[in-house]
Amino acid sequence: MPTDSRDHASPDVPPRQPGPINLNRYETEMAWQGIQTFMKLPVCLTPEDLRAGKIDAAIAGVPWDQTAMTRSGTHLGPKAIRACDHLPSPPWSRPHLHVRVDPFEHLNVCDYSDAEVIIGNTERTFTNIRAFVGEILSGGALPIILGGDHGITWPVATAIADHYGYGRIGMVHFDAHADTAPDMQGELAGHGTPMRRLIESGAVLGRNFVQVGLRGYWPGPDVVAWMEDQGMRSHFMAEVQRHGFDTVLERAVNEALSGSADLLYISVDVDAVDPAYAPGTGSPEPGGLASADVLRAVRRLAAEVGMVAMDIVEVSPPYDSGNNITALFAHRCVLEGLTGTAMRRLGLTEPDYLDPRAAEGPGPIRTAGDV
Ligand SMILES: [Mn+2]
Repeated sequence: MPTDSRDHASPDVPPRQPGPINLNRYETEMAWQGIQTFMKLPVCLTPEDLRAGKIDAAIAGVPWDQTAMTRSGTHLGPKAIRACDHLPSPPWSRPHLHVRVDPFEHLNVCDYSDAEVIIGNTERTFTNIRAFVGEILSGGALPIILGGDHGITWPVATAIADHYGYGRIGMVHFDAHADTAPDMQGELAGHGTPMRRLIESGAVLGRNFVQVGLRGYWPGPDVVAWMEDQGMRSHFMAEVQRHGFDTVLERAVNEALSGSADLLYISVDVDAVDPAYAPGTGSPEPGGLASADVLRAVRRLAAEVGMVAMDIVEVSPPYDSGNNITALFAHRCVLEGLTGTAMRRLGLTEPDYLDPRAAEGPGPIRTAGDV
């Protein structure tokens, strides 16, 4: 039973056959033309639409921002991420040049629009989010969720656990911050607490958490000790600096399902990358990862481990640079997740698979006489 206000939709809208709805007037439209959807993909509004369209992955927004204590604006994230792409959308070919796979050739992808947020009411909003993600799963699609602040990972991952079973999710979490606070000024929900809530509820067990990119001056020793007690595997930037990102990524890929989990959820807080690459975010922390590192990590996890859900959170367009680089980074995280998912379908699951034409350089210079 939907909890949102679709119950009260206009009775004047005529019934329609279920299935994806194409909103494009022309075959080729850019992201900023016409009616905005992610990559100009068709829209689905119900699980029946998803099933009728045999949708593999549904991209959906959760425009929730509760974080006025830091720098707000993440409720504008989904809109900015949808609009920032600057290349022609499918049916134009969009192959990933490093692996030579076009995810849209192998996956049916749609835009599932946004969850309904109730301004000022966290509890009703989170109930909506949980039901909304549950709809996507009941339609047989993999949810890729655009935040919104990181608080939304509590209801989103809970919906994944509702569907597949508590304790089955392994969470690989890219972030500057651990997001394991017991509360925020007494509030249980917030963008600093979602991982704590998931562990407490049993939706995601502490030993099934792999965190990458932690740094800075928060949380304090009591919370870090709690994280260690839970068996969380936290990879700090110090480890990246000492051993290199390749080594840490290899460890994270191997750890993703090494606890007691068998299903991967990827959560990307854009502040995992350095503010130089992602200034448009609520809680920037200098000294972070490169965007190229996180993009490659998402693709490798999706290809080599396989994911059942993903979120990309904390894009705050009012703080983004004039080129929307933070929104664009989030957009490309989605494309890497889709590319990795398509690679897995194609059997390209070997460690760090790259197409040799991209990875080995062009070789000797060819001349006109060469065959
Ligand atoms: Mn976070």
